[in-house]
Amino acid sequence: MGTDAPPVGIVMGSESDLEVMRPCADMLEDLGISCEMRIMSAHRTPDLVAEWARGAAERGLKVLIAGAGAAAALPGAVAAESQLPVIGVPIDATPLRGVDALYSMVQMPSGVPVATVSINGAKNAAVLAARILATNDPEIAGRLQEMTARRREGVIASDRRVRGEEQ
Ligand code: RP5
Repeated sequence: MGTDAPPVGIVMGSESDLEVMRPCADMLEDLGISCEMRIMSAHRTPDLVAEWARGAAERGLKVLIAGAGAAAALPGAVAAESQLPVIGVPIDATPLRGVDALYSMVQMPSGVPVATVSINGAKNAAVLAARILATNDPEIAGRLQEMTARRREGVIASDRRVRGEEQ
């Protein structure tokens, strides 16, 4: 088992997905989690996808995040080649606004799961990956709790402002 890779691997089907997927890497960075980002296509570079997925665990990756739009076979193709947890991010990339990608990855055959988040839900993919890592890393668990507390306080502050209690 190698340790040269970061704990999270992010792969997307096209450079056109980067705008949606970049916030995933940013959220991981905010949580102190390093990641690698790759662009590979299940339909256009299937061999590279298989090679990356097959070698992921051996390189030290712990969680894989795959974003794709349209036919969106990428998360399933990764899950078919790796025993690591795979989180799928459906991307709004066609006139079907991501529903095509959602349906392409959520209904996986038994034994080959893809944990699918919402359309363009790249930030939640990062949080879910962090929660998986946190099961074995108290520091990440603590940072997740701090993030949850900040988000709670943010909503409470918004409520106060809307009621005129705070400017
Ligand atoms: C998918 O097709 C990609 O993930 C992208 O969301 C969509 C369009 O790809 P490009 O035509 O922009 O390369 O495979």
